[in-house]
Amino acid sequence: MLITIPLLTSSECLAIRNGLELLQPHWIDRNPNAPGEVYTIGVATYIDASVEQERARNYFSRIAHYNELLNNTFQHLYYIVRLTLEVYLKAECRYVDTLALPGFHIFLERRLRMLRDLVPHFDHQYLYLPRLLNSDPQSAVSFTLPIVLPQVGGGLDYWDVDTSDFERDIALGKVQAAAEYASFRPSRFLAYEPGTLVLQERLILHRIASTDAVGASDERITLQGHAVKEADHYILYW
Ligand SMILES: O=C(O)CCC(=O)C(=O)O
Repeated sequence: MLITIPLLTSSECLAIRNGLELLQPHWIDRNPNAPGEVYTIGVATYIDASVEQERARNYFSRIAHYNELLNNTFQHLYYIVRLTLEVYLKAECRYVDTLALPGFHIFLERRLRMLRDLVPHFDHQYLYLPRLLNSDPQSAVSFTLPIVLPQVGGGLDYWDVDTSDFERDIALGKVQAAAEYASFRPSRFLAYEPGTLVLQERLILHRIASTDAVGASDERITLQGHAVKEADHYILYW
């Protein structure tokens, strides 16, 4: 269900953190009401493409800019992530110019204090992208590569429930929303390691785990991406 794949050394993670620092003027502040807490570098379907009327302006028109920045700075990272996914997914994987490259979530101290009891979700964001609507929904996967974690660590809460379970339980009237599982199914916890890629080989219910004892200089930085199969190859995107 969750596959962990060691990919980067600690010095490679540090080099990526330094690369992100150079890109700081391009970080997108994701909570202008409380600036300086949570950023992304790159646009993300779940944030920028979820509202159809705003999709062109917030997602599609910004892809070229962020993809160029990210690709210029982290070309080697994108290369090894793609090759690694090809091994595990047993198919060619492609980045495409018309979709956002996997990008970075950057959570700073104040935001980390708020990552408590988040609503669990499935990564269904390909449904917002017309290009991916004809892809195979059963093939959808997600991946997270932690780069920097808080002193006390970080990870993922997940449930042994996938999208087929959810569809069946909706049809049976057992649940109406995915988040309801949290009230009657126990969650599990996967501790992240910086540099170790976590692949959801099928879409499962999950959320970012809360961080206890957040320190003033703590950060949680991850590369986040998704993939879905189109014909014989996977499209990688965020
Ligand atoms: O950062 C993580 O650990 C996972 C993020 C997540 O749940 C998502 O982007 O869907």
